[in-house]
Amino acid sequence: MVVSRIGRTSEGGMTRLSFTQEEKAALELLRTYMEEAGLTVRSDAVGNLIGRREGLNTLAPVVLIGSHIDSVYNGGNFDGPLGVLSALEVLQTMEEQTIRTENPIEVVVLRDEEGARFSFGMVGSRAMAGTLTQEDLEHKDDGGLSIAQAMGQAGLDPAAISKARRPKESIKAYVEVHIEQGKVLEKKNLPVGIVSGMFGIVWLKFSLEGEAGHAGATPMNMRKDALVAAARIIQMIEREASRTETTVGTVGQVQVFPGGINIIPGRVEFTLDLRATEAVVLQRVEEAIRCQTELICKERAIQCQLEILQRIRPAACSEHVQAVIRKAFRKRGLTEFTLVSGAGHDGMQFAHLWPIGMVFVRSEDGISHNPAEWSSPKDCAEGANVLYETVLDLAGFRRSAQPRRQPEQPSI
Ligand code: HGY
Ligand code: MN
Ligand code: MN
Repeated sequence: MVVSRIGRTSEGGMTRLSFTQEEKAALELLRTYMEEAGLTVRSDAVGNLIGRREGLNTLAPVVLIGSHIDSVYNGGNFDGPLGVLSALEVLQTMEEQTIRTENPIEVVVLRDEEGARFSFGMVGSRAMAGTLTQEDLEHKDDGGLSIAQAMGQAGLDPAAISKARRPKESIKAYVEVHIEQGKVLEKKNLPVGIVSGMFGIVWLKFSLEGEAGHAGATPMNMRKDALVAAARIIQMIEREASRTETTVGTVGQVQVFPGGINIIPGRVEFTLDLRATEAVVLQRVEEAIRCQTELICKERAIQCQLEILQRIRPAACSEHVQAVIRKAFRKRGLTEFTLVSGAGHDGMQFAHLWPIGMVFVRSEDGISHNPAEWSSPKDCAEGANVLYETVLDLAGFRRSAQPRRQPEQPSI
């Protein structure tokens, strides 16, 4: 609740976009929490904030936990911060109980997971995975500022992003607590669930070029109305995405130019967020949408340009990490329930390198990306407790003991 005061909007939601003053203020608050928990705190080359709790074997691969702190426009309080604060609470508790583990544990606040500002997300996790490119940093926000420029303004060197890459052997597993953002756990009347994997995602930008004209003097059969064409395409998208139970399609942003009440729209830009559980289904639906878009534009003499903003393959959570989480559920007397995530998460950028796992916490009415986003303190605590048991297992729980001599920590 304290973190959620940073970025509060007049509509009561949360707008804490990546590489902004609001996100910076939240990171500074989290840094103090990390220091209070006795962690060694650093920022990596892309601005991920990392708190390290040393293991008895300081050279062993890290158990990585955490989430993101950036939000969507006018979003909720829990999407991201719940995972960061649960991870912090786990390490704070271990410190208080003088628990030691074999492996080091790091909590990470990953930058720009949402992609709300630049329509390109998961910047921090891509950098850690070594897959972030200079071209990626050219995505621009509505004001025309690129990610690279925004990083520069935040005191980061966009040319140095490769330094954030973590060697494959340096991380043992990544586990994230996150709100479900759907209604499944609520329908099952369960506080928490085990995530089996995440939908694949493709973000596209449609630019339709027709002909601006006089609303009064242009007969209906002599128009090249870009907005009517867009409306036909958007309806077709809903139809195509509704064909299978495992696909979802959303047009979240539409801009009409020139945008006058008495001008036939000459240009329309809109985005598509298309997702499916399997890559082959995602590809098939995307293909169908592309083909029909071409037909609609052809019959209306509208030019259409399609730009791929981002494409993320579906990701599977590791069977081993899911089994460890299931053991934690049993230890806490919880019903073991597994579900797939329609929402994208940073673990998708790690899944090809390190075993990933996620614990979902029930969302009231399944609402998210909305100021009404809510999870009860009891359910949030349950999520943090499952993370605690999971981390102790993955990091090798040992009775409290003083860590062996530690080699010089890399100075960042
Ligand atoms: O868009 C998503 O799925 C997530 O909120 N980043
Ligand atoms: Mn999130
Ligand atoms: Mn989100």
